[in-house]
Amino acid sequence: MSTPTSDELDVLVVGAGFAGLYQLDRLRNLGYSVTVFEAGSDLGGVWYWNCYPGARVDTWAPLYQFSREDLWRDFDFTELYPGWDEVRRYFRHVDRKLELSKDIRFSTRVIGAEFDEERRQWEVRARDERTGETSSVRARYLVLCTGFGSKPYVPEIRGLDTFAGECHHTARWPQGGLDVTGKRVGVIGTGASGVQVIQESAPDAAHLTVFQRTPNLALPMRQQQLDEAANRAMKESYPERFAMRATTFAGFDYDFQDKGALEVSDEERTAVYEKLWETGGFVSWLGTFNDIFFNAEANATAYAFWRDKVRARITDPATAEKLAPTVAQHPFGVKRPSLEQRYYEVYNQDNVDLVDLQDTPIERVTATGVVTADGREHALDVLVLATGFDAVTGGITAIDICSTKGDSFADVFAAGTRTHLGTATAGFPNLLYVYGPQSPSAFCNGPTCAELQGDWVVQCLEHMRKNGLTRIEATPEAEEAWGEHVAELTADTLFPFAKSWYMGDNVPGKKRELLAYPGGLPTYLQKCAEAAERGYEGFVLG
Ligand code: NA7
Repeated sequence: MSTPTSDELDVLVVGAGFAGLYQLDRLRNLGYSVTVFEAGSDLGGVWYWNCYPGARVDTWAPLYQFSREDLWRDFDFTELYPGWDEVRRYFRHVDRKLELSKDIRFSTRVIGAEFDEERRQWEVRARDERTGETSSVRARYLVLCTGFGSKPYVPEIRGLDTFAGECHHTARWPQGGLDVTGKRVGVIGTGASGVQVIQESAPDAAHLTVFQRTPNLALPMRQQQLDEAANRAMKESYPERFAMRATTFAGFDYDFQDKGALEVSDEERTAVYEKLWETGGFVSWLGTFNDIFFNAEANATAYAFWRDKVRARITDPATAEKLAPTVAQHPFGVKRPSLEQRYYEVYNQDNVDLVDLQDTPIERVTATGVVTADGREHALDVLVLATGFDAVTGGITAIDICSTKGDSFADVFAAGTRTHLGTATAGFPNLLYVYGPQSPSAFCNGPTCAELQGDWVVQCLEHMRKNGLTRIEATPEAEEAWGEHVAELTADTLFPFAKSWYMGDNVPGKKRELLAYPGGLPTYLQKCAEAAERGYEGFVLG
């Protein structure tokens, strides 16, 4: 890995996940001087950081990769839903093919930036994560590809720092791994990370204690092993599947049914749910009836189907009630479901306890375990914090980027996210973000967004270059209009009826608002294209 010597770049990209790598490759090929700064010591973004036991993609492999044929032609996945190590193998493959690493500065965390109005450049400060030394670089454009989950959220729990055993957040898992065999393991959190670490650790741990606050409405993954023939067969459909992405709500190769759950007979509805359930993966969520996010009564049919399927797998009725309550705690699918393999059977094991934090909240952590409100101490050797992220905005607000008015993203977003087209904010000229707030981001498959939203960013920079322009900034009026548009769309949905990271409510003090664009990818892309056609409407160019 060489260190770029240029300290004056056309584009500085932050983050070496799908979005950042796509920017690097596209812009470099167009002749821009580009460097990626990446805090991790390798590429992969979330797949660098999330290497906890069981960390796994919950998008099926054909769609969880770049769409370029020269990249997929000679790469085979071994599983339909690849584990973190396989995703890293994929990134290494991409790196070999495209020689990306030579333009990435690893272990380099961007900590701040200021805009030099005279030179129309960002002066960006970075810290070497190995030595602690800081350095700076100048770039005409700053493109943030910090992803939805680069800032882990650790709740304030009394005594957490006194725990004497191993304690790790899932997204800061030791790169060398941690063997939980024969250990007493506690997991706080039952989101996607919690579900995965729980089902992976349960067979090996001497004892597993799960601290659940809200039950996860997890869906069957239906994992498949893929041999060469299976890969060959899948690849025949890739061009069609990739082409379909831009036409579907969430950038997948399938979409919602063309009817609502209440428009069909009870028999037909059940038959559709059964079929989706058997297919596995997110189709029970993003391929189901088209009113599921909008109509509470329709949604209730999906919840009832899910509940009955899950309860049938749990032997103890009291445990079943905690994991799949008779009465839904929130609508189905408006809090992100996870994919599971044997998650519910885990709770039939003798070595597994489920602690319902709604009945007995955590009171404190001690050197030897977790004490709950009923006075019980749960003795632990390993404490896993599967407590999620300051999602979507956290990666951006964590960097001390100074606006032209002197405030930071954290200041500007404190009262609520402000963006134009989910890609830029007034006061931050020449700064664009991919997979950020008020863009499809959390509602869209990651690699899809990296490419399709990424193309818009590349086109925008090309427009600037071809027209001899050197400054672009979103207007406050455009932000206002985009914010209203997102709010109007949100008001028609059921998303506000759950407490979730989609709504920002997992982090105390964070403004409650839908962080992703709920109008679907095709509408989003159309609005971005229209703005570009109208000479980048909503931006001031100079
Ligand atoms: P999530 O989905 O935000 O899950 C975090 C979990 O941690 C969730 O079950 C939370 O309960 C729980 N949590 C958070 N704070 C606490 C406290 N203070 N006490 C107890 N439990 C707590 O994060 P993940 O990493 O699992 O997944 C994030 C995304 O990564 C996922 O959606 C995929 O896109 C991949 P809650 O539900 O808030 O009651």
